[in-house]
Amino acid sequence: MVSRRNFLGRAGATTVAIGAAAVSKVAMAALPEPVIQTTPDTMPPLQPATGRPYNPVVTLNGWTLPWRMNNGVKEFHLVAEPVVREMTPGFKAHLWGYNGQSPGPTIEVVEGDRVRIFVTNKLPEVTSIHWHGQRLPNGMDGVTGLTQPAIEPGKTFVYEFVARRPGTFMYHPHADEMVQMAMGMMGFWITHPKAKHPLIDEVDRDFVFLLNAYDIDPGSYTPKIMTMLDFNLWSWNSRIFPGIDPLVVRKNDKVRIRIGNLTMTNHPMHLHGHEFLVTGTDGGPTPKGTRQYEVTSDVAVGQMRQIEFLADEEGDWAFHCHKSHHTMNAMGHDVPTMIGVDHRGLARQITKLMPDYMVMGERGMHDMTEMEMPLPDNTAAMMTGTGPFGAVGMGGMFSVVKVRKDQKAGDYKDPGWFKHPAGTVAYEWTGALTEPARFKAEGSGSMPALARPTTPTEVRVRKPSGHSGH
Ligand SMILES: [Cu+2]
Repeated sequence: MVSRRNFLGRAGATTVAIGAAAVSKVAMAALPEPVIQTTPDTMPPLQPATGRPYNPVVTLNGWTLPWRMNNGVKEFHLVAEPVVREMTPGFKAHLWGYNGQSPGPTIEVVEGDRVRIFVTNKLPEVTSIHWHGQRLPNGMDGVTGLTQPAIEPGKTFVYEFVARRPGTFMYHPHADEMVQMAMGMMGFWITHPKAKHPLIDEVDRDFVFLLNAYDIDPGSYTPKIMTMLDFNLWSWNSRIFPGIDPLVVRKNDKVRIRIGNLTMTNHPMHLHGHEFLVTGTDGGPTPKGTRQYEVTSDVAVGQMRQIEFLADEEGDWAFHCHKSHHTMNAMGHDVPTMIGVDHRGLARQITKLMPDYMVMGERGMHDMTEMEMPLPDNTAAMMTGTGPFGAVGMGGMFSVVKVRKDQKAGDYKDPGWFKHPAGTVAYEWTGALTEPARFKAEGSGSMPALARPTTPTEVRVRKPSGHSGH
């Protein structure tokens, strides 16, 4: 095992060459040394030491794959293999990925680069890699059976093409893909423009992450691969809040965030405190005339979106999927709404049958965040994370954009919680409360009802149990 930490010059990166157990030494000799990542921490941007210059991205809880220049060709080595991914502190998942992590490392190249990617299969079954969104020769498109033979376990294939179009792309298998993507096989790809591009602005910070989802029963380690809709872990780069690092920026930075969706449902991504423009998709930069300010942008299945904004408001700004079920972690799904239901008597009876039964949600579900519920080992709390004012009450697809005026350029270190200036935090009213004034006509209706019930009715809502299809 050789540490490449020093000669890759990546502060904080713990990368090691992997043993080539399933691949012969002779075959490996001609390949670029594969590099694996052993931590789920966000690595600082990988400044290009060879090849043409560009402004590197930051992969949230991830890293960029180093390359080797070989006669003007950028050579990468991806190893498809089983990995253990810490999804949040205290919760590890047994996934499949690339080079030690799921998702795999981000690949960054420059428009016009000739790229050669060696793909070694250390999985127990065949695989391939499709380069989503790329212009390339058909035989390099990575669709097993259609454009190439499957990569058998233990074999290495070579993909080679010119990165023709600048933009935001991803890679994933096109072989047993329902299983392989449910197991976490995917990665990001950035092709930087070769020169100043009329539709691609320079930014101070450029973040990337993939939306993914897993169905892992509480207490177990391996995702269920047959699940289509009812996932219980909604993640960014196979991390769930509070395991997702904050996006740390300096006040007045121009910020780009690139998001790709490889789940089975759409995710309306919502940013607090700022408006953004959608400046690109996996089809390339968007024409300027189509851009409009938004605070939420839907990222549909198989899509990528890049959003840009000026971070000119200091604070800790929530950034999350707006589907409320996607900001929660593993939970039993068939839970009826219990708000307002007094089930003291019922609980006593159930406890006779199930001694561990716990009444949930009589006052809403926020109590869950502070509840000491007995959880099986290796289980993510349903909603968790503690902020400066108490429980955040979120999980899943949630993080924080931290905008600070004293953050140094290029510094991604977590500055801690925002210190709100005096008098700028919502506070409790302690004065007198008066009855709300009401219109005299309230409740009479603007049109007389023909058949009004003799006694007033009150609608009581009870959600149906189960919620597949979200
Ligand atoms: Cu979502």
